Amino acid sequence: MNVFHIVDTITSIHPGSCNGYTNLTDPWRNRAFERTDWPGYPKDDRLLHNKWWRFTGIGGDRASDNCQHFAGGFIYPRDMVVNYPVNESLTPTKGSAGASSSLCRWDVIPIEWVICPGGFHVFRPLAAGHFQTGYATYIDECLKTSDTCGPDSICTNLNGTYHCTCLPGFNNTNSAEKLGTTPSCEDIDECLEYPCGEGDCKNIPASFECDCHVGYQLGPAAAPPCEDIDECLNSTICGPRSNCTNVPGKHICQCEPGYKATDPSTAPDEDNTCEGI
Ligand SMILES: [Ca+2]
Ligand SMILES: [Ca+2]
Repeated sequence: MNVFHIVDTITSIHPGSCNGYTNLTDPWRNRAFERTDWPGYPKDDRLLHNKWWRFTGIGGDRASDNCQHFAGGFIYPRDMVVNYPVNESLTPTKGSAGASSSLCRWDVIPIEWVICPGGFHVFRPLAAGHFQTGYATYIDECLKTSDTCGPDSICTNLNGTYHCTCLPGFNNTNSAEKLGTTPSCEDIDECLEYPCGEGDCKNIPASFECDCHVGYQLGPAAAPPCEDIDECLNSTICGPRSNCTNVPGKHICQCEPGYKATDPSTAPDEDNTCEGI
């Protein structure tokens, strides 16, 4: 058994083939080198049929997924007009590879994609297609390394560059936010703004927590988060023959007219009940 047979065996075992792909590093694939008379024309990517491949290196690490064309003619290599999967999965996502023509629909072939651990794509053409074609690629800085934008950030690939933004709850402490630069995303200390109301604030990564004072509780939609507890919702809290009044942070119990607490030095409650005078 030679190496190629081993690769075929691995491919058949792993449907997504993150363990059984081959790197494609050809510089001519990169869209930056796109031309009508590209070196070595015609290329023949029919050879890629039914095997798993990964674009990588200076040739680009991502297939062109938007079709562009020269007016009145083909450009080479061709685009793969596909919807990339967004979640890491060994289950392939089916799409199609469309050629660059005036209609972007010349010689469309089915294709499938997988996002492998580490965030890169592998693909498999399910048909051979036209013999005068090669797949176009570009460099997606967001795929190049998982930490292009640094920790606690979101990387967005753009044509020829990339844009970093900080995750919610984090601020970029670099002076100016520029395309193609790595930010310094630091946790926002929300506690500096005293957000809890009647409670103590604890700063945590990407958020904050409130420890509400006695008489207050976290309200699901409260603003600020610590809201008064309405103790009077407990109809027996003041004991019989009494009235309950809710106030911020506490409640007040008073005996009905004609009654007084068993121990008049303290407010009535379930134990210190109101009795007839
Ligand atoms: Ca925080
Ligand atoms: Ca209260």
